[in-house]
Amino acid sequence: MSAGNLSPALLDRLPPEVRKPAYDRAALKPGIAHVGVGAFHRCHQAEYTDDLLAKDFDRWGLVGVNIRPPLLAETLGRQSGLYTRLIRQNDEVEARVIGSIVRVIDSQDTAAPALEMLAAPEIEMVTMTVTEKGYCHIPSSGALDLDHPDIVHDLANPETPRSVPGILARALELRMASHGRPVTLLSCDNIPTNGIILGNVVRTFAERRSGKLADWIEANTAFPSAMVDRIAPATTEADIETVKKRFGYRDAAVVVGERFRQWVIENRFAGRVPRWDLVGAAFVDDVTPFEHLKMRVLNGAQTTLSYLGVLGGFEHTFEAIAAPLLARFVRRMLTEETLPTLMPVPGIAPAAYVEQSLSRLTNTAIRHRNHQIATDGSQKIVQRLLNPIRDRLTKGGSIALLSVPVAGWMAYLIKASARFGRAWQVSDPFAEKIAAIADRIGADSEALSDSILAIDAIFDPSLAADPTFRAYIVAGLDGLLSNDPMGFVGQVCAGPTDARLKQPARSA
Ligand code: CS2
Repeated sequence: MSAGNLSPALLDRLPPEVRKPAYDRAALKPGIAHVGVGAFHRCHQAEYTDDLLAKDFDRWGLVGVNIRPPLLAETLGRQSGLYTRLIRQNDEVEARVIGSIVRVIDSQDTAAPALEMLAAPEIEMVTMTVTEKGYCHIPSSGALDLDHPDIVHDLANPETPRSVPGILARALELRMASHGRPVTLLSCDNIPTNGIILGNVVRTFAERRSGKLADWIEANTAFPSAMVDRIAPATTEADIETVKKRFGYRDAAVVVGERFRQWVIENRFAGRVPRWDLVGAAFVDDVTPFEHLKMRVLNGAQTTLSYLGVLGGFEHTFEAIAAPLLARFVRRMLTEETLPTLMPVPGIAPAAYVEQSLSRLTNTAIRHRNHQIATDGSQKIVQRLLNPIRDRLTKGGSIALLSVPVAGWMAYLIKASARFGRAWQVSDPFAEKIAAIADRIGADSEALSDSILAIDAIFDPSLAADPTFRAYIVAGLDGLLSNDPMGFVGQVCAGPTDARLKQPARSA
């Protein structure tokens, strides 16, 4: 077969092993708008929606909206929204063309196209994956960051917003002023209590605009929390080549994910709801136990392996976890320190979940770069590491292991500074601040710890002031900034962790 481009016309000519949409795409109408059409959305919510359309056909087509790069018109747009979702598990490859995205909208230069879609009466569900930092909240408190430059801009120019809270508040204002139909806004990002944070930032923004808008939002919208899960790294050229070589066609919007997927959504909606619960998602009253489990275990392991992995010279998660020392470290951390912080999770045995998570990370076909996971760590460590650390400290449990990846995040950013030889390029909203601290202080772990722990947007002041936590961070920085970071991890892993710092003292 010649390498045609994926398009509706090509569907009938695809090899039989490629699964195709099992419903009449032409009859699909927009019902859901999704902001942030990246690999994760295409591998997760769009696939669930595709499953739903095949099972219980309704009008719930997805409109994909990007307010940040990349342009969708050049990939999904050219393929009428179609794309291939590959499931890869070591040597297995399974291809499926997903058809649930009916339209794409690029709104990177101005918010106008996004606003028009989000305010349209046929849209009753707005989902989003805009990354942790997209919410413009203060990680340590969850409140809207009123000093964020985009929020300052949007409050001064509410009709031409550029932040997610500003765009959503404006879209809701347009809905209020035109048809007034209710809408659910569903965050699918890995921030803690994502529905509460989304609700917070949108309401806080709206309150500053008008009391009338805030009241309308209260009465006509819902912000359910959700736990989302599937490992789906950024697509590479090699993935596009795989489709061409194995299946004989070109697809510029391929995504690759693991087989595992999970979606737990709080049962709190406004207006009609796509019945994702018919195709494997769960609607529950309280997402919190699921969210803690996922962010602290799976994401906590990924973040730990990413920082220790980069420091140890490993490129991808599967390579980091193939190192016996890192595998042992992360398993001990999760079982000894993370698991005791979890609430009972309906239907899930935590110890089995840990093993399942670790096994997912060993999948050699999922080439998840440690630097990708390490990106925006300042927005991730609160929910993945600092919250379990806080719970441990409250109950008097050891944090000897959980504190290592926190120091790992610091070391990762410190080593990117000029003074430490710019070991690698980093991307984190706090990268510049930490590089400036590192340039000023140099290799003094105590002073580095004190300056970084003083960043209260990340470290809650009571946690930063805890002498045990500080002592472990200082020791962690000493070890991870040394010439032998893996030797340090080995030492930590060698003995009973409770004995390591018997009497942490705040040295002068
Ligand atoms: C990863 C997540 O990049 C990251 O921060 O930890 O994208 C992770 O792969 C997903 O949350 C898995 O569901």
